[in-house]
Amino acid sequence: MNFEKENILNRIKQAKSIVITSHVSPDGDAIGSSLAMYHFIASWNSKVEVLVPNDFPNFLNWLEGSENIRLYDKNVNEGKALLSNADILFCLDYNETSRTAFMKEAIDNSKAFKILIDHHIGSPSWPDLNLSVVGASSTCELVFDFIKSLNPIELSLNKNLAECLYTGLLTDTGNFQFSATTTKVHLQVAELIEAGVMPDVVHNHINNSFDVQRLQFFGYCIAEKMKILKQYKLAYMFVSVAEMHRYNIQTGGTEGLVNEPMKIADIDISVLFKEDKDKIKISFRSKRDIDVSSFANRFYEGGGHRNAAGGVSLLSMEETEKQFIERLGYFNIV
Ligand SMILES: [Mn+2]
Repeated sequence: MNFEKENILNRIKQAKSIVITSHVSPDGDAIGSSLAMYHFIASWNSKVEVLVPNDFPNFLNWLEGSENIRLYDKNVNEGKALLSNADILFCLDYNETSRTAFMKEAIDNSKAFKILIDHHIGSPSWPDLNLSVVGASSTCELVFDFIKSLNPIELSLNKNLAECLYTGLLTDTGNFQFSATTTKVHLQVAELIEAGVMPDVVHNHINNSFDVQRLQFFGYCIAEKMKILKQYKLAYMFVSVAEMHRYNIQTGGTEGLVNEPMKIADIDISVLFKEDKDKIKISFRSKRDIDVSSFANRFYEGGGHRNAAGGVSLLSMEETEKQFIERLGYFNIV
């Protein structure tokens, strides 16, 4: 990682307020990278806070420090004050401030020195320091690089920090199965285990923490809602708010659902349409070189990674489905 280390370290030490932010509906990489950075910064400067737009899934609330995370939507005045008073703003796991939803304006208006660390497609000009690497496995991989390059000798990775980094590496690589799971990722994981991470404990927290209703909901979606389009080797599902209510699905409760159809040998693309208040949220997954990010970007105001992307539709469920099927020709022409 190439940047003026002394300069950044001095900024961190001298700052009166440092705020670490991530994207709306924060996932394992967003929370893991934010808390890892939090633990690292706290060893230099105690004036540091993690601020995210809204709540994160329960399966992350065992991470040390998660109890101190500020939720912007729970206390907008506090969030605005934090952002406007910050000297340094870390922007983790997003590269467009619109990904922070209702926090965007306050971030855009903040005069803080903005340090971006991200791995999504894009080349933004707004950060004061951009340490992003498009195609890296996770923001946690890059936060690990950042921490090491600032503090290579003195750094003793404590277990709490290591667990945060491990969580992001684990979740953003789909349990170390996606193509970005490089030698480097495994070497980092080895260091994290050396530092005290117990992989089985983390896996149980992250992956084996369903309640009965949530697993039944997954079963229902696969049995009743999944549609297969053989000619495109594609599976898709529409899930309504009423169905999620029926199974008492909480924040983050649909996390991982879009990956289920990928277990089918003849399926190369999986799409989940999830009804939300005033829109339909869409998640895309693909195998090999099939680029769902450009599809999401072209048609659904979204993007992300080649094999994992998101987007939105403002039409009804019926219209969204009809239009989606019409658009699938895109995969034949690229
Ligand atoms: Mn990520």
